[in-house]
Amino acid sequence: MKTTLLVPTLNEIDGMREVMPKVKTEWVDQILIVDGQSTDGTAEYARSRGYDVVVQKKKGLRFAYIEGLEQAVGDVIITFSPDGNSDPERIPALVGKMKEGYDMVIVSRYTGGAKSYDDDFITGPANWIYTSLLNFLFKSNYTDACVMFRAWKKGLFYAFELDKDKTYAFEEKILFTTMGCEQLFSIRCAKAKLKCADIPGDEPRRLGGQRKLQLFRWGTGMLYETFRDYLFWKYEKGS
Ligand SMILES: Nc1nc2c(ncn2[C@@H]2O[C@H](COP(=O)(O)OP(=O)(O)OP(=O)(O)O)[C@@H](O)[C@H]2O)c(=O)[nH]1
Ligand SMILES: [Mg+2]
Repeated sequence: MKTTLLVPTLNEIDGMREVMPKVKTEWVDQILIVDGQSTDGTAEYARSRGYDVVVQKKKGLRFAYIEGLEQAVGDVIITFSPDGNSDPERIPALVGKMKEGYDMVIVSRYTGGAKSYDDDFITGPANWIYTSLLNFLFKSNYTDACVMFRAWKKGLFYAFELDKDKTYAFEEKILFTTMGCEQLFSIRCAKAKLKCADIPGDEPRRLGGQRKLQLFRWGTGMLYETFRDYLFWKYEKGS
């Protein structure tokens, strides 16, 4: 098993300086920074530390994954937020769990005593609602279906067509945004009845920089994707 730590960055110099020195290079086979054309020196800093750096051509988080995956040497991808929200200390446990043969392992903020210190009065309840809805519809038992910090087998990203524009076309058109793919990834793993697990991991507060999350647009897009995938799933199963 080869692992790539895929780190999307968009003007995250403060977080990068604080967090990346805590990531031990021996924990993974490759550290790959996918930079969305930052203007604060993030990419230069990443290069100075000797990481592989891809400068993203198309805007939006899902293109960071798509363009980054082309340069990833790992067959297991760990998506890691360098803004302080992902605790690097959990990386060895995450890799260890994947070695047990899971298809996807999520570092959950809401299990085993873990806690989010970054949630606010909207994101906390929203994460709970999206995860509960997904579990109800797709009969899964996720505790945190939306978080970025997770590991998965690279082939799944393509098998689930998460690289295809058509997967997001309608919601992106009406909401004027580019969607992320975490929650859809969770949905499609549940539909395919893959072997998924959670390990607990706190979410520390963001370190500097600015939040990129588009609460309303992504929240609405995720709701649409959940019900669309549910209806197709029911139709395909013929019930
Ligand atoms: N390369 C790239 N990275 C991005 C892009 N948008 C966000 N990121 C990075 O992805 C990581 C997670 O960002 P988001 O999931 O948007 O969440 P956030 O902005 O941290 O929002 P909260 O965590 O809810 O405060 C951060 O390191 C961002 O800099 C993008 O378009 N391209
Ligand atoms: Mg964040």
